[in-house]
Amino acid sequence: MPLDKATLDQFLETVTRFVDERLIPAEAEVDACDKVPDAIISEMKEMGFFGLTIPEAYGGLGLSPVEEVEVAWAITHAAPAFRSAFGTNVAIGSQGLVIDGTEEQKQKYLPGMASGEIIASFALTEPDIGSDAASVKTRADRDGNGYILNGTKRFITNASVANTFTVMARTNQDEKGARGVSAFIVDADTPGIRLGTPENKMGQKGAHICDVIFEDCRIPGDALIGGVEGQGFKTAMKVLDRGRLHVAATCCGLADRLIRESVNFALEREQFGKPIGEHQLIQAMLADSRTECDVAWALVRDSARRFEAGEAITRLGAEAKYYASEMVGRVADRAVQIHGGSGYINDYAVARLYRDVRIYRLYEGTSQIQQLVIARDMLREARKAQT
Ligand code: COS
Repeated sequence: MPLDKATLDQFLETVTRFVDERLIPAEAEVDACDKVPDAIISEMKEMGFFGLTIPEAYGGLGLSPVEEVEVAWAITHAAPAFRSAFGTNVAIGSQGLVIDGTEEQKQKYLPGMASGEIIASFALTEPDIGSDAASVKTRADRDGNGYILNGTKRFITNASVANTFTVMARTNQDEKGARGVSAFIVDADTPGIRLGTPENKMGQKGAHICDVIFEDCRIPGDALIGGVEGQGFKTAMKVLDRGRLHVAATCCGLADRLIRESVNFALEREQFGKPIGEHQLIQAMLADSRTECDVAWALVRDSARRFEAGEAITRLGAEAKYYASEMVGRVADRAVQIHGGSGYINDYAVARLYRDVRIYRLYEGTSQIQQLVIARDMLREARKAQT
């Protein structure tokens, strides 16, 4: 249920103040130590960040898609590692339950996820299964009234601190495609779960990913999300649909920050006797970045509005994520270029953010997967119109 405008504006103002006064000053330390300070995590819990999209009935803020993208934009004016700390609770880690969970599953997990007491993680990708997500190899074999999980999940965000995993596993070994996959909510302390070593990533220091390995891990029957086998791939796709809109808003917030850094630098740095911002070739880069960011942000906001009004989200989310993630890559590249040699030095935010934003064209579906989702939807619509 949407908030009234005054409440939303007040919340956004609070978030922006927190970003400027608390998060941005801590960015360099987070990058150097590869850790978001515990004090900041606690403050983010108190501010309700972990439950932004979880319905109010389960203790969250219950933001609508339109509100969610505004808050994501505001928060991601700081390095994305901060958002990542609560991002899985707000998006991929909780939404499987929100969308398809039983009432018992929602009551058991969502309030803890909303407060941040439970850290939620999403486990779809495997060593051999990335873009081809329907080919999940992790097995969930029936055992009495429960299941035995075996398999490895890869690049799992927040796995090292997670209390629960949404796990996609194959319950029907004779069905090799999407229909053989089921989704489970699995407690992280279940015997038979082992974590791999944290990956040494290119960017987003302070946000962690690692393997999650299931070895004869016995889970109860009521861990099956929604209580129906064979629905897990669809649950994962629905989760990613809304997640992609959230990622797109994140890209826009970061692009706006990169532009702010670029403009400030262009005003201060002098070459050939005047601020570099007065040179037309620098102005061209600033103008391209501003225009592309505004276009992406307009697309994200429009997609959120249309989704909220009842339109299907699959194509809208893919378009927004595709355009915004490619856009922020170009904006980051120009930001480094405008900074000249300084842009290659980690003391400058643009150097760190340049590395941070590269992941957006890869995770929650590569740009090529978004293109495929968009084009398939166009063709489906056209076929329907022909019949
Ligand atoms: N919402 C609901 N159902 C969906 C769906 C969606 N967005 N997308 C597909 N489905 C359903 C289909 O309708 C189909 O149902 P039926 O079997 O009842 O007909 C089923 O799921 C299989 O769909 P499809 O045949 O389209 O699956 P494909 O294997 O061809 O491919 C893609 C789907 C490529 C789009 C999917 O695998 C994908 O998004 N891959 C990227 C995964 C990803 O983003 N990984 C990132 C890591 S997670 S952070």
